[in-house]
Amino acid sequence: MSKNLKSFILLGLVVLILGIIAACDSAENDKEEESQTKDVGATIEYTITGIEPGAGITGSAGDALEEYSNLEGYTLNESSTAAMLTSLDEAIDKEEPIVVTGWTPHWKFAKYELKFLEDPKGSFGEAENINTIARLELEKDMPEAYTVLDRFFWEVEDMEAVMLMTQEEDMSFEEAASQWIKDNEDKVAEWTKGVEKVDGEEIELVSTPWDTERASTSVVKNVLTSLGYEVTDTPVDPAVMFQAVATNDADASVAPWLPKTHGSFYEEYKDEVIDLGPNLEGAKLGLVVPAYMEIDSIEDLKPKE
Ligand code: PBE
Repeated sequence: MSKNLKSFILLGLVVLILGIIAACDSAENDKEEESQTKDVGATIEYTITGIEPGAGITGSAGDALEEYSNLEGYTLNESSTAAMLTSLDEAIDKEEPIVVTGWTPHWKFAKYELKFLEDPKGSFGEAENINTIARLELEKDMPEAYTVLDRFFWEVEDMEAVMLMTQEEDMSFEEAASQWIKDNEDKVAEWTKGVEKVDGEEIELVSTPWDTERASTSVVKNVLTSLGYEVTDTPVDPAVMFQAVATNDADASVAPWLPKTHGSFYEEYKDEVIDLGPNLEGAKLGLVVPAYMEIDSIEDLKPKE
């Protein structure tokens, strides 16, 4: 055999062996990844950590359990936002897997490294906004307040700034709202431009009990108060919020998440309220996991065995 041929065969063998090693390695990796994703379902006991039963996101999570066949056998643990946040904190502390119903704007994304699982079926909606609704006669009865409510619009960063002050500087929502207004006088001036003051007229805002709505409602309440209104603000469940505006028990709300999250309530009452359009664009909801988890999509959750 010529020396050249020998080296050629040797080289061939080396390439072949390296190839086999690489193949085994990647099969091993695949297996490891598969067992990790399989373990996620088992480790979390096929349970998604949810929030209040009356929240819109709880309904969307219920839709997801029906719409994704891989989630058959999973349950949604409904409790409260505070309990969900405690479970999330504990899991992250121990670097354990956890799947929660989550949304932004919310300070949890600033505090922890989190990611939304892709939602190819759109169970949690696509582009969500927060809208303002009013009772049908509000424009006629309180044109000044109606104008301000109609103009009220701010960015995700604005809402986050208010929420962050309550988290990091230990301010109440009222204090944070008034600080935000001081820092953003030009924005507020656009909402109130040319609006006449009133003399202690009572206006009732209705909202939901989450931080996002406490932030927006506190800002609107402060602005209306500065125009001479006596403002009351009552946090209730989303279903009650729509009902209150529809039946004239409340004048307006800046808290509906649409089109998906509160879509079923909106459908029920849409002829009895006026939709003044988004006051914030770019909200997002879904299943949220710590960034260290391997899975990226709701479809990566392995079915219960
Ligand atoms: N949330 C926060 C609410 C609306 C605001 C997303 C938890 C909900 O799901 O109804």
